[in-house]
Amino acid sequence: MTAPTDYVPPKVWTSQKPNGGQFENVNRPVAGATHNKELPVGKHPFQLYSLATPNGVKITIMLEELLALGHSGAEYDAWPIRIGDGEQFGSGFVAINPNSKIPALVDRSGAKPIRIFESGSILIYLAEKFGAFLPTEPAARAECLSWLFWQVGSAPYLGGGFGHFFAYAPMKIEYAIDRFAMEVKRQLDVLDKRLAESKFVAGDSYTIADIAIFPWYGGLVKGWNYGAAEFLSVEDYAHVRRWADMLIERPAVPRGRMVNRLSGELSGQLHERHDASDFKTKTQDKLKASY
Ligand SMILES: N[C@@H](CCC(=O)N[C@@H](CS)C(=O)NCC(=O)O)C(=O)O
Repeated sequence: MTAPTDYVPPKVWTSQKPNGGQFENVNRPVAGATHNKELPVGKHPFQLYSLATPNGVKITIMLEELLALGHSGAEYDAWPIRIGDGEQFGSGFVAINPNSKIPALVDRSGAKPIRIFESGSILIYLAEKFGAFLPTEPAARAECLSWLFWQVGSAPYLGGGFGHFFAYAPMKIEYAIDRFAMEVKRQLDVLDKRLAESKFVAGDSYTIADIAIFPWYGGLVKGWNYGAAEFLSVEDYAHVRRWADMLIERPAVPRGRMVNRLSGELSGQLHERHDASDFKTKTQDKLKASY
């Protein structure tokens, strides 16, 4: 095993800048707003402030699924939050998510706006509000919530651990990559074994557990996350691949993946979403062609 440096932790940690990491401009050891900035508000009941990362995509897939089911009350405006530029530390955003992470949602359909942060919490809120994608029968509900929380608990290993050290850290640290690759492969195997016996993650029906897991582990086997498909031998997880291929066929899934996407193919980037027709007319390829 190769050692990256002869670093010895000091008695008391202090922030060292620059650290060379991809997020060094935005990472801070304290919470709260860095600047005043109100959030824009559109015309729909739901205002989403997000970005098309795996955590953000969970919510746009859910909202598009609800609309596809005919729940017009799930209409939403989606505003991009550029986390690389520190927009999550604007005062308006911090007021709706004191943790300064996307996604954050505001339900303005009632007398007083309701803020919801944490992607798992947003999925449950929407599922309960519309009575969809969360079973009510106790055993099925427990299974769904167990897998939902499994995902929320596993994301820091996949994203914050593996993804960070494999793709973003300024140096390749064998110990860190090994530790998190081991855990991510174990989690892929957990999911693969589950999907060998079950059509969807929580049973026979599609639920918020599938919606939460797809952008992370589905994205990994589809080769979208961290360029790590070959490194992690994702072809070994045949049941996860079968499930991911099935989900991508649902029209709401590719739509949800486009919302608040600021990079990649221009035809797949819908920076803001205010209307169902935006998917046809407001993607970056269309906007650029009309300049
Ligand atoms: N547990 C949170 C995690 C959200 C999260 O980590 N969001 C990332 C993008 S995927 C973020 O906003 N990062 C900005 C930052 O760390 O400053 C959730 O599930 O909503």
